[in-house]
Amino acid sequence: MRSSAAAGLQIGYRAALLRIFWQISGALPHVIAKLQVRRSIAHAMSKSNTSHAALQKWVEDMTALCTPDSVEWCDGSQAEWDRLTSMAVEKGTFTRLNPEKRPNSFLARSTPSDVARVEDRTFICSRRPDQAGPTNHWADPAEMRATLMEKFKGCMKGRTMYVIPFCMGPLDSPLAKIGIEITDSAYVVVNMRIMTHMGSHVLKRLEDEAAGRIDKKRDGFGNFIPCLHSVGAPLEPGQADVSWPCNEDKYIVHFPDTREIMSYGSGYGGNALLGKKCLALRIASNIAREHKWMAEHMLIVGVENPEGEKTYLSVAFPSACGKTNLAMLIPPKCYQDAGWKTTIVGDDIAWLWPHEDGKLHAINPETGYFGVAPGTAYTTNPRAMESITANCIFTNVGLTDDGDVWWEGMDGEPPAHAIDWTGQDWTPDCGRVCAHANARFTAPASQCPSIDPKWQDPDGVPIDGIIFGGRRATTMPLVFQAYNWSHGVYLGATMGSEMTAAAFGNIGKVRRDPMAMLPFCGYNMGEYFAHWLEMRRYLKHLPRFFHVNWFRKDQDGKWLWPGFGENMRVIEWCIKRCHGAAAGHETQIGWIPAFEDFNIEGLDGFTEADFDKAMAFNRSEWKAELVSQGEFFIDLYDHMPKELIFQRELLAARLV
Ligand code: GTP
Ligand code: SPV
Ligand code: MN
Repeated sequence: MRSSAAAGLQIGYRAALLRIFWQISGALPHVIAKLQVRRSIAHAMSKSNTSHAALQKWVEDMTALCTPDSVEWCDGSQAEWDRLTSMAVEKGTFTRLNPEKRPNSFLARSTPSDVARVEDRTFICSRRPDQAGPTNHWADPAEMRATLMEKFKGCMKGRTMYVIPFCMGPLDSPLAKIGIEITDSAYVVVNMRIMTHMGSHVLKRLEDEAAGRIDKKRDGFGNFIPCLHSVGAPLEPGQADVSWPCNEDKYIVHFPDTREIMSYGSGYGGNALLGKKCLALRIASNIAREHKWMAEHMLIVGVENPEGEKTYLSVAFPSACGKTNLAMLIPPKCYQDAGWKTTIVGDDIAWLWPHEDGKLHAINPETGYFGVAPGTAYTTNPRAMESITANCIFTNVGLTDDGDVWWEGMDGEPPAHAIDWTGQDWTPDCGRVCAHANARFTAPASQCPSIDPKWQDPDGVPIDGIIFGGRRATTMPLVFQAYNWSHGVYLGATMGSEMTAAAFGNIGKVRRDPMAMLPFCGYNMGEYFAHWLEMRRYLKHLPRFFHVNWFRKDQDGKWLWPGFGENMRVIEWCIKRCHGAAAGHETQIGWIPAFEDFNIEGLDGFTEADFDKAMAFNRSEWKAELVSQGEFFIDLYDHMPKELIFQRELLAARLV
């Protein structure tokens, strides 16, 4: 009995041993993989040394998910920039430009399928579809998360994972937001270094906040917004890389409830530099709504009059409609002689809040310009040209034979030969463009000669006027002023613009782009209008609202207004109206300047008749406008604030 029992035990023991061995060997690859991940985590952690537990855990989790070959924590130093740009040159992602012509600057060429934001692949994953609203693509957050986990699984194989601590807004601003972008693109790292406060000092700030070493509490204190990005192009051992890795399947995803961003498949602009549109607009608009401030697609410009008084305006134009140009405006000679000056605070995004002084204050959350290159020239925007003389990244522009950049609309004659944005030989008569229409420069904001002394003031700048506008060949006059705040919100809500390369759809067709936020508002557009209307309650001194249009044309397709620096004339009227210092005339659509109220000194050949054409009110055009606005309102019907419906009714009544 005993021996058979012992034998039985022995067999059982052997079987158990065998089973364990079998289990271990079966799981071996898994265990090895796990160990490898642990090694790279250990590598990551040894370099990071972060005391921020949540950050450490997130980076560990993402390392395990994306399985990069190595992890690098970015410190934002010059040495890091030098190393990454040199590496990108070696890999063929960057071309170093001629250091004598364009020192410390690089050209990148993307693939033709990755040249702009992808609005049809941009998702707002709020709990319910109506929280995202009819102007956004909604997806169920749990389902989207599951889809993305599959996409991100192993997506960084063969690549380096970079961890980028960054801050949108001056670190001491009450609105500042710290984000951590994880990316497998060195292009993203060096662009983020220009576009945001980036590096060790931001990580330290986050750790100090989390450890309670900083008193000043702001919203989001001690926390970071996780921004996960991958180009979605893992490399098998021995597989050669391409110069612009990306994936045909793209996802730009926002989780407003948990304040997370995940972007997959694109390496370009707003798709990949996640501090910009994803954080500073789509996620920030959600935070702003909750905390009673505003995250807007606006430039901020300062104007000093001859008496030395400074007025700041924030201006919302849709993408590629001239924000950078207006933000860097140089007044015409007669204005300069009289002592007018302009300064730039920002060219794309403004965060605005009701300051304790009763005014709306604004900061620019960015530290660089990601500006449209084609059309930028000394003749149209000298300050942009001076901002891009060094330390820049150019994407999808042409390369000249002497190692400099070129694009359509640059000053002087086109080069006799260049390499175009696709890497092919180009000559002026080859029938193709040299630079892509959405080619861009990334330039440090501090390099703009008119950078405002307060551009990094944590307290922001006080805003006296808000201007809306778009590209309208007809209907919209050069300028008019809203009657009051709610009429101003109506002007913003009904803004329209003809489509450009940056937008999807038929080029030339008018699309409604409320407050220039159509692709960037991270929640229901009707609620966004309600938020705008509500903000009035928190302000003692209200900014004035205006609508402008530089793009009106005559029957022959010629601009009715010279634009660019001459826009100063319109700005002057707006500023004077803000201070009650210029006359205005009440019309059906708003207050307008009479010819006598408008300065045309030095504007050769521009007559009263030209002014009348640029300012003309055409009743039948406005009737059509009203119908078109009505269609847009129907799309937003169930969340549309009644104030705006009444504003439209009042406009209809005035047109009779
Ligand atoms: P994003 O960076 O895409 O948000 O756009 P942005 O608003 O900064 O656009 P940007 O300044 O790059 O727009 C440039 C386009 O506007 C070019 O096609 C310019 O020629 C045109 N533009 C700018 N100002 C004027 C103007 O006063 N008159 C006319 N006619 N065109 C202008
Ligand atoms: C825009 O499209 O409004 C931009 C460029 O400013 S991007 O950052 O690519 O969105
Ligand atoms: Mn923009």
